Amino acid sequence: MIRVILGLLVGGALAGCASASVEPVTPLQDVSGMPEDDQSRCAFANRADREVSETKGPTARFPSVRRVYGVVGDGEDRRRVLLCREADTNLDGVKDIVRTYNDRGEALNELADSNYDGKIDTWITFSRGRVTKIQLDGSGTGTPDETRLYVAGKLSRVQRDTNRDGKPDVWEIYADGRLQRVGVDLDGDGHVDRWDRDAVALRAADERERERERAAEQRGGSEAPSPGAPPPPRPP
Ligand SMILES: [Ca+2]
Ligand SMILES: [Ca+2]
Ligand SMILES: [Ca+2]
Repeated sequence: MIRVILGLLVGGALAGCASASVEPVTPLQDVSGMPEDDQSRCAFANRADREVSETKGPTARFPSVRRVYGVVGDGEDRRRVLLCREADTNLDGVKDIVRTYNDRGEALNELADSNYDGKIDTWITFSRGRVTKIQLDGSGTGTPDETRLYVAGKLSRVQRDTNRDGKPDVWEIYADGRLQRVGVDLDGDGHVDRWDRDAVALRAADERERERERAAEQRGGSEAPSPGAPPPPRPP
């Protein structure tokens, strides 16, 4: 059996600081059955400059959300900022998702064990609070086999290792969030041997054509082809 203090304060040096608000320490809670090691990934152990708060959802047997704070600024600007938050989403006593933040409150990284097998399978990187990269382990090896890259919040490229040799062999290229072409490495040398872009491009061209027609109809039909007009020639 282990016991956890809810509203735990780590770092007595901060306790006297009036501007860093500290949640009241509540009595010890019996959390028998909770694993000794909750697989925490927030850095707070042996850190006098960190505060930790533990909270428990209404249906949780154990504290399921941990927030780790640091204190930044001086004088009147002195304030407490959330640096790391981790949660036990399936309430088995083991943390399975963790996100870190910078002192402006922007997300930096997130790790998750989304299938609760004890191994991280999702890695998310943020820049200025936006997702720039998502890596996924779909094969249970503990290392990512798919990487999704984002530009300005839109999906730009996907790299996939489908034969599990540790190297990508399928690439998807997106423009404005839409799939443009798919490249496949057939001989394992790390270079694309076949681009499947024709079907993708034709589908996209059809969609754009339909959008243009719809827009023209809304403007009064002046640019839309008349019902009897032959369809425009398809690009080869
Ligand atoms: Ca869990
Ligand atoms: Ca996992
Ligand atoms: Ca190749």
